Amino acid sequence: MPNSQDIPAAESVEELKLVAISALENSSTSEELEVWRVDFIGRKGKLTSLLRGLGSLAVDDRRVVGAAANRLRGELEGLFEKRIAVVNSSSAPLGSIDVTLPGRKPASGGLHPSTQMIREITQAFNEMGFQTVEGPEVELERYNFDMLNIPQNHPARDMFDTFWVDSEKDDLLLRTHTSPVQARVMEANDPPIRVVVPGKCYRYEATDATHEWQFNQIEGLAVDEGITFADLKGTLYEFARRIFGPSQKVRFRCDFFPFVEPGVDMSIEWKGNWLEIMGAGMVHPKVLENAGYDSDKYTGFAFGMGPERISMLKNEITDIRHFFSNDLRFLSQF
Ligand code: YSA
Repeated sequence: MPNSQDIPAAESVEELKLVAISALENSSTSEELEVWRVDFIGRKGKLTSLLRGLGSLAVDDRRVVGAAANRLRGELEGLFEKRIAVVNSSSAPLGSIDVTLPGRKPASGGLHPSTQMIREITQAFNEMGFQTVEGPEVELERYNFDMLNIPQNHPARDMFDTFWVDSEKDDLLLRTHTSPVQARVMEANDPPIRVVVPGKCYRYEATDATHEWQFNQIEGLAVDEGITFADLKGTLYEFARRIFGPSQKVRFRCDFFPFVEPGVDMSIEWKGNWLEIMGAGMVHPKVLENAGYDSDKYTGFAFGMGPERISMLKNEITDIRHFFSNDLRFLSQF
């Protein structure tokens, strides 16, 4: 480390410059730099002494040397600042942890808004005694349509409503609703049955603010002896109370689905309007029989809703297409 004793006396501005720069380059810690600053550009440093000595020079020399010395001060101050920056930035070896830096929250992911809504809804039904089950997204035509009493000539079977999958028997499709899982569950189990079925569905349709070609549904099915329409209404009323709040009003109106009789749609009162949130009804006797159940002995109710549409209501989302556009500005709000 250089110190003031080691530095040769500067007899001219040029000589002082060379000595100062060389000493600066040899200073590699902040302590050494402080010694350099005091020695060369400090109030009692070499540059100040040189300026004080100008009085003994002839007037013309004094002007020339004085101007050069002042330029040198500016130059040395600039070099000193740069050297400090270099020394400070290299004080922590590359790759080491600087424990003096303030803490930063690590980036973390979260559940997709559809998943959050699905979990909230299925949990409400789980607490009412419904079990959560899942079924295949690539489905047989038989479960998606035939077992549900949807006839051969029904428009939903048209290639412009359904994504068909190339297969040997031309009987595979992307399920258009979660209702085929009703048939699968009934085929594999005896009553009593109480299930909810969340999952992706696909429809070959034009998209707009309330329609996507891919979306989720949550199906519900209860089958047992003596189940009535009052059980359907009571269960769905309780669902609305749990999801939308204790004073939520609901409305049932007649609707048609081939797999229920009678069929209804359920709306909730939302900001002064009635908004339809699901289809429902008493399971059609043919659907029970298709699954091998005795329709004189057993009855049941079923329903199907879209969790994205319900999330749109609850979270004031104006366009369903946000759910699958993968825009973090949307997703990170949940
Ligand atoms: C009806 C009676 C039952 O006993 C059981 C289930 C059902 C529902 C029936 N399977 C069905 O799919 N009816 S639906 O065509 O009206 O869709 C139900 C819900 O899925 C809609 O209320 C909506 O929330 C959602 N949905 C349908 N098409 C959609 C969609 N969500 C987004 N984009 C689409 N293209």
